[in-house]
Parts: sequence; structure tokens; C-alpha cells
Amino acid sequence: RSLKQRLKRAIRQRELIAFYQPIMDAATGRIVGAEALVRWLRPNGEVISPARFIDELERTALINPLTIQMLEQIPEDLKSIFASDGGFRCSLNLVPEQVEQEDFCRHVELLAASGFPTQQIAVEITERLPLRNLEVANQHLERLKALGVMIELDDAGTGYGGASYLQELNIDILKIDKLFVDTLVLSPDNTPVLDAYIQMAKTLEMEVIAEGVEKQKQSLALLARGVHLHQGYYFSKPLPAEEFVRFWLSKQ
Ligand code: G
Ligand code: G
Ligand code: MN
Ligand code: NA
Repeated sequence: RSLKQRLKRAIRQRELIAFYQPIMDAATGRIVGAEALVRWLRPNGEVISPARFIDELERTALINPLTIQMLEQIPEDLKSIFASDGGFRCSLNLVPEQVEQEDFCRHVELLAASGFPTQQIAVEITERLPLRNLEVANQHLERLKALGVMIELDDAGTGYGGASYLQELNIDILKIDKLFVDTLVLSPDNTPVLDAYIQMAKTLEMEVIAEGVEKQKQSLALLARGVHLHQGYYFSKPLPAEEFVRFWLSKQ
């Protein structure tokens, strides 16, 4: 069978599930949110990384049913957390094409109509792929924002958008890529590009999340630069839902 056929079946069988990586407020040590990241859990227990299948999902439009499953899974997996912390926010990844289509938007509206507090959801739009129809994209983003959904720019500075996504889209949160956070290890006193991104986010009145924080040294250097929302292996790798909920409880 082709990868496409196997993935189609895996979605139907609910073998593609969300793992959750905590987003910390490093200033307080509290978990303020999570990013949902898909994993392929094979019946034999093997866990397959999205690096091996996300491109195929994107090419075949199977990314759409997968994303809707993720959107439905998040409120269930994290029910107890959403209920006890109204400020907790979970993000999921969209490819630009999904912002140009109405489908995702409509599902979030259904979720809101079902009573779920959609201000506890955020979407990450990657800059790795081109966005063609900015006008339509903006209409859909406005519908999401009307439901309180936060819009995050993912992989900022690494892809197609350059500053144009920032200029053209109504972004709330800038996710600073690991590429730039890494410079805090290589040359901690000389990180001009990282510093420029932090400054730009400040000027544009955007929140910042630093990704790929692997060392305490990086976390401290980011705090010194006024960036307190951190995500990375230093705090935790992405965890299965039950483990994530236990991790969250242990930090309360
Ligand atoms: O979780 P990490 O482990 O290996 O993810 C690898 C890549 O797959 C990242 O670029 C991440 O953004 C992407 N990815 C993970 N889950 C999803 C998802 O649900 N949708 C999309 N579009 N990309 C995802
Ligand atoms: O592309 P995106 O930012 O959506 O995906 C995040 C990717 O980064 C996922 O593959 C996730 O597993 C990975 N990741 C998260 N934290 C770290 C980290 O501290 N170090 C490294 N190398 N990868 C990380
Ligand atoms: Mn992401
Ligand atoms: Na990223």
C-alpha cells in the first residue's frame, strides 16, 4: 500500500494522535499552555514522528481531516486542565492553505457553539510554506479571532513570509524559532538577529514564545531579554496526553 493509503487508514483508525509540549512561564515556573503535535501511534506501540509523514499529509490534503481530529481531540484530552485554568491555551499547527480554506474556521465555530471556550485555543501558521491569498486568509483569521482564538506565527524568520506575514496578517504571537534561540549557546553576548526579532515583536505589540529552549543558560538569557514564555526540551519534550496532564498537575 502507498503511504497515502496507509495514512488515510491511520486517520480513520485514530492512530494519529496529539502529543502535548508544555509552554512555560519561566518567570513563575508555571505551565501556561501547550502545543499539540501529531504522532502516529502504530498498533504495535511504535511512535512515528511527523517528520516522516507530514509532507505527504500536506501534499494529499489529508492534513484537513487530521487537523479536524486534532481540534476535536484537544478539548477531550485536556478537559480537566481547561476546566481548572481558564487562562490555559493549547495551540495547533495549520499549514497556510488551511487558512485560505473555510473548513477549519467552520469547525472552530461549531466547537464554540458546542460550548467550548475557544479563547483557550490558538493556531500556529507556519512560514515554511507560501500563502497565496492573503485577503481570504485574513477574513478567516478574523472569524477565528472573533471567537477569541489567538493567531501565532510559527517558524518565524525561517521561511517564505519574511516580514510580509507580519505586515499582512493580524498576528498576536510570534514564535521565535529554535534557529535563533540556538545562538544563545554559540555566542550568548552577540545575538543580533534574535534581539531584532524580540524588538520587532515588542514594537508590533505581539507576545513572544521562544522555541527550542534546551538549556538553563538559554532560559536565563531569554528572561534577561524580557522573553518569559519558553518551550523546549529543557522543560519537557512533547508528551502523550495522560503524561502531560500528570506533568501539569505536578506543577500546580
Ligand atoms: O513534533 P515535531 O516533532 O517532530 O514536529 C515536526 C514537524 O511537524 C513540525 O514542523 C511541526 O510543526 C509539524 N507538525 C506536528 N504536528 C502537526 C500538525 O498537527 N499539523 C501540521 N500542519 N504540522 C504539524
Ligand atoms: O515546526 P514547529 O515549531 O511546529 O515544531 C516544533 C518542533 O520542534 C517539533 O518537532 C518538536 O518536537 C521540536 N522541539 C520542541 N522542543 C525542542 C527542543 O528543545 N529541541 C529540539 N531539537 N526540538 C524541539
Ligand atoms: Mn509549531
Ligand atoms: Na517553530
